[in-house]
Amino acid sequence: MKIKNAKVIVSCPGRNFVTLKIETDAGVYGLGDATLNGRELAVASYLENYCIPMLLGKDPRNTEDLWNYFYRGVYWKRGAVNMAALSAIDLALWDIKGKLLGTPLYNLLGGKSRERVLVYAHATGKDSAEALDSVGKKLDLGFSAVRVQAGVPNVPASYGVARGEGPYEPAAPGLPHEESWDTPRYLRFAPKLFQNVRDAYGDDVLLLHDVHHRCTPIEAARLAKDLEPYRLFWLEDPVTGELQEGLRLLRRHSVTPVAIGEVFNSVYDYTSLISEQLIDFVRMPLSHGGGVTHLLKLAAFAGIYHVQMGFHGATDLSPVNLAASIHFDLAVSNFGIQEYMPHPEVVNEVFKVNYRFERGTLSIDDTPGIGVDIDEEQAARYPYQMACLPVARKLDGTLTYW
Ligand code: CS2
Ligand code: MG
Repeated sequence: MKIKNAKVIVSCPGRNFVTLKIETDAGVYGLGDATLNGRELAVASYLENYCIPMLLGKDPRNTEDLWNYFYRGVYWKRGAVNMAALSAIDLALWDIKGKLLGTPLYNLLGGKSRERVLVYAHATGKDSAEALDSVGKKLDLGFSAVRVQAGVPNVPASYGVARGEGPYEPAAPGLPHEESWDTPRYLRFAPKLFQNVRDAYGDDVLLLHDVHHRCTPIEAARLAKDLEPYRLFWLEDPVTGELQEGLRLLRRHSVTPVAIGEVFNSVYDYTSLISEQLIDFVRMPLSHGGGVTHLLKLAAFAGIYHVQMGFHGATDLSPVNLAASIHFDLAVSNFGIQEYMPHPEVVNEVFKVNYRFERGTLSIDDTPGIGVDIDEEQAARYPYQMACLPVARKLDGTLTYW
């Protein structure tokens, strides 16, 4: 069996998605998500100019060998662009494998460890009152786990706050827009926010919060300690991912569980964090972290240290990635939680999805492979539009981590 053709489909139904379609001479094709928010065309070009010519003629069933071909076989390994492309290839090949065997992906990963996948919603508001209101709405929709973000007083345009009425979508058309940041104000505000949420909604709701790489290690330690009374399910990206030693300092001061790695793309980003037990949840998604082949190994390694999986699932990860994540979450024993930001309705014109939200969980049907399809005619109706993630400046103008 051979790969006879592959193409990259770039489409913008409300936001940009890059989808890899690999076709075989057995009449079966597979889909992979290659979306890298704000750098979409870099991955598309890498796939088109380098990876696709190398894939043609190869046996699509050899997922392990092909993974290594595009990892070990690439001298300039790792990096977001390279790994997003490899992830898409790997997902498309596992999709093909499932279709060839006539079985859903989760069966290839060990079958079901659970019937449904616990997900968390995003609650967001310009201020504490709006955020509280938003938490209530998510609970009314049936969610039992909610991430809470709110505008920090006197810090215009904070991370995680929706600009208009709709859900939070940080990428905006054109070149990067600028947001502002002030850690001292944030550190004073965040514990009060969670005190208000607990007072309003009680102890049962699972609460999460994303620091989005904004704190220095000692600031992160202060925050994690101050949030302890509110028993967060997790505190995400308290320090920037590139400074892994920062987690040691945080751990010395707090037992608030830590999730990290939505910007990681290799098991080597995680080796010390996991083996030194500095984190509790892995965030690296299938579509950026090397696909099923790589994440299966990382999940097994994490499981040995009682670290759980908590995949990134923002709207910039396509329905192909979300569906693949649900299969993975159903199968691995050390699953923790899945992020779920429903895509706007227009996305379903392009992607035909096979998952369903019900009572705070997602389930998926038994369509062979990943089970998501793409309508290429509809995709062509939504051409690429350049959009970028913001950059952030401190109140004195210094550029900081967004
Ligand atoms: C985030 C995202 O979902 C999350 O936890 O950190 O909002 C992230 O900023 C975007 O996915 C970036 O593309
Ligand atoms: Mg995050």
